Amino acid sequence: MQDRQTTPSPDSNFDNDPLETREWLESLQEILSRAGPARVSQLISFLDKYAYNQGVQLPYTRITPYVNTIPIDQQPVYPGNRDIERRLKSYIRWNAMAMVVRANRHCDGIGGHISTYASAATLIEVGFNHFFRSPDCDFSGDQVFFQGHASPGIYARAFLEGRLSEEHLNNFRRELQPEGGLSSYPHPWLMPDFWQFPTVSMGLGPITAIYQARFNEYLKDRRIKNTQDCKVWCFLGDGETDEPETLGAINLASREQLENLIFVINCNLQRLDGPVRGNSRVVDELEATFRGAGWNVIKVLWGSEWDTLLARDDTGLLVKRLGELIDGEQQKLSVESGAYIRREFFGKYPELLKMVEHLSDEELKKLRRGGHDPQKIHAAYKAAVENRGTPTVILAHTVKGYGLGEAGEGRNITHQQKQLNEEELRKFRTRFGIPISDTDVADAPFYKPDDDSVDMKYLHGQRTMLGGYTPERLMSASALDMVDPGVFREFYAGTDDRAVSTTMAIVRILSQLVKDASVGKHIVPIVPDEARTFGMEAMFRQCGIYSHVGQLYEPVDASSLLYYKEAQDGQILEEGITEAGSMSSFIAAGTAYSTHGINMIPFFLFYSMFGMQRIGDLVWLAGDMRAKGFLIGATAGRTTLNGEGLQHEDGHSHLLAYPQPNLRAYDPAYAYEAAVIVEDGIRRMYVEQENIFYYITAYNENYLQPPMPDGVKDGIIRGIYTLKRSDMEGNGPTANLLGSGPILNHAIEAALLLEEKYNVASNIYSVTSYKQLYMDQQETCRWNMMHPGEKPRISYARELLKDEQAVYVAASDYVRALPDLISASVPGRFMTLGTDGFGRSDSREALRNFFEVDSRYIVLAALYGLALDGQIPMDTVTGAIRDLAINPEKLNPLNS
Ligand SMILES: Cc1ncc(C[n+]2csc(CCOP(=O)(O)OP(=O)(O)O)c2C)c(N)n1
Ligand SMILES: [Mg+2]
Repeated sequence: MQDRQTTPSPDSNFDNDPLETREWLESLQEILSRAGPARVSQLISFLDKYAYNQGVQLPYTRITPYVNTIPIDQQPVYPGNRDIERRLKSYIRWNAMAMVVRANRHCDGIGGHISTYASAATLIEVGFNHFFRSPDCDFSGDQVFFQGHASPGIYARAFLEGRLSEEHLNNFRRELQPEGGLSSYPHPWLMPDFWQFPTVSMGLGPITAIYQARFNEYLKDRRIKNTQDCKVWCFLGDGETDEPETLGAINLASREQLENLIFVINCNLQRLDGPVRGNSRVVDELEATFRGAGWNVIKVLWGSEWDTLLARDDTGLLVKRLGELIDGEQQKLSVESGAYIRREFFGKYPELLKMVEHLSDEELKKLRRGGHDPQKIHAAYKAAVENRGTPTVILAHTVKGYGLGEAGEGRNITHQQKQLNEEELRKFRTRFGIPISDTDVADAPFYKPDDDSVDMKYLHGQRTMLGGYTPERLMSASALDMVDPGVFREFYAGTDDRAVSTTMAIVRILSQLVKDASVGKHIVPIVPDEARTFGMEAMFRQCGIYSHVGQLYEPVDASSLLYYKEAQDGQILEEGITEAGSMSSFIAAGTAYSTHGINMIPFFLFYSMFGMQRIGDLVWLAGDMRAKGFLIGATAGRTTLNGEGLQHEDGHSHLLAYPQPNLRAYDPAYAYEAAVIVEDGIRRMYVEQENIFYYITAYNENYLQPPMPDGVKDGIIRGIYTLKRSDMEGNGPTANLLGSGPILNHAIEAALLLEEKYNVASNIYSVTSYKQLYMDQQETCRWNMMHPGEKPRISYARELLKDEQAVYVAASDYVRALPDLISASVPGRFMTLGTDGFGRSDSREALRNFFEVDSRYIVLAALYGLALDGQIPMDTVTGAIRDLAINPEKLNPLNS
């Protein structure tokens, strides 16, 4: 920042014609004082274009000088009481630190972080005192994504606000204490009234914040909720920007003109192990990246103490010197003495040494970084909030572990610092002026001013002005009315002689649901550039593809019935090729019931291979956040998606869905099963308001969809039902065949073969969810173990599968481990078939032979099981292998 009243003089060190430069600068100065910055900018842009047209290669500028973006004369007056705010912030700093120290004294190794909040305290406090607005009846408030490992500071503030007790703070990271505790990081699952947005898996906060901001626009453009004034604030670390998720979606934010989005990157130049970019500058790198992506970049690098120095920097030498620093050096300067700063930083140029000769070493040491100066931060936040047309990123320069002194300030070990000794506590106390006596300080007691003190009144007053306290998670959506049952009727009737896939059936359910009077407008179809693969293109026209600007061009297929229709009130989120982005939209939609008090029902359709395994961490976050909705893993099955080969063919996503506690995972075979599951899901999630979500696999194999037999709905939901009992029952050996997805058809075929050729009675069961059965089995076993004296309970599957003499064969298009998990519920010998191993491209027939899951292998497994049980001779099995043309020496798919 140059003082605008004086003309800067060129620096002869890096200018080969200083006189000429001076003339140019003087002209510029004259225009600046007469016509203002806009005119200067216009002139420079004309010069720029002219020079370009004359063939002049202009230096490519990815970055601006290493100083604050907002000049002093554009800095607004600070609206708060700086003294009170500083005291409050100090108390919060102290309590946040004390909370971690006490937790680790109580329970060595319990962890927690001091240094992140220490660096971010001013950034966060200016937000709390002046910007973050809480919801009221019509306004959803701002959505603030706090840097996860800064949570001690958020708890410490809530303690001052009276929202958390001393007991809570004492139980930080000890959630299992009888009186409850505080979760390590923002986890809505664990603190459902408090935290809104999980952020601590690095990178997920930023990407979900971007899609949250976009979803706010979607709700507004579809006139579902007026989110006009909501801002989405996302606080993140500079190290966190290494995660692909952090920067991977920033283009969407500028493309969609998300002026409601503000990133605050805490550039303390350190991550966990050491410097983020010791040999270069992370701020430059981020500035270039965000500027390139079209964001409004505001750098907050230097505190007010630098203003007078910079104002005297007539030659630009100080700015040049700042521009020479690399992060490793900046970190070193932050831990060194004033004398060192004088010698190593200013001492490089005699002119600079002279510039600071009036300052003591102490004063040099106190030249703060911008991220610790409320005035600078406030100016940046205000500019960000008022910025129009683009998202804003604030790059705030801070010191990690600020205030910890030798206990960790700016040190590489600071991230892991969890303990302070008495001396360090005393220094911290003195530095921040906490009224705790020398005798008490060793205990690291919490400090809270009297309720009627000026400070506390101010604290509450500021929050009252901003609408209340935050973060706070609300549950304000009232239940939806149930969907008209007529929507599902056609699926219960079957498709007569028309062969369709379950993917087609689910897409049809979706297209019916969007028309439903009760839930229709709440449905959010989400797809990552696969709508045509899943046969959804008819929905383009029916619902429109959401675009904030509508459709500015005539689509190439405008004359066709199913043209690519973009509209401002479009319902479909066509995300392009980003499963992570689509999942983030799913999360924003699936939590709108809490964030905006509106029930939205996302249906996210994706290649099942690119779901659980690719974006599993986001799915986990969705569970934590109590998101609702339907994840549809389409083109499922290692052998059903036949031509696509190894990277596409999914035979294990259901296994990956197992550990997600609140995810109900289903693998239906028939359209009516899918319809029952979706109907039940809507009822549970949106009428009864259970905190669950769904994973349903859908296949692309076409076959006849039968009508629903009577009395099977309950079984479909619980995970298994009897599809057909054998007419031969009671006469000799019995095989019970369990099939899922399209492999159920092979079980039906196998039953025919077994009965006709081998005289084995065969019952058929459709398994819609091994996961549900497994959970029920777990629950039953656990209850029995805990209640040894009482009549044992029986799992649902065990109750259904009564026949102890029979052999059981389970086959699906998924790995064997899936059915294996319910073995405790199967009363007879249990043979499992599945698609373990890497996929191949070939026909379904060839693949099912390769993976040994077709009807012949089901027959073989049943016969072998019966022979092992002595119910038929082993010779029959040997004969069957021959008759069924099975090659016993074929490759094992598991390891080939
Ligand atoms: C996906 C993921 N990987 C690793 C971690 C472990 N971790 C927690 S904090 C941290 C360092 C963060 O550095 P930065 O983003 O710069 O934050 P700071 O504490 O410096 O503000 C790491 C690696 C994590 N939480 N998430
Ligand atoms: Mg950092």
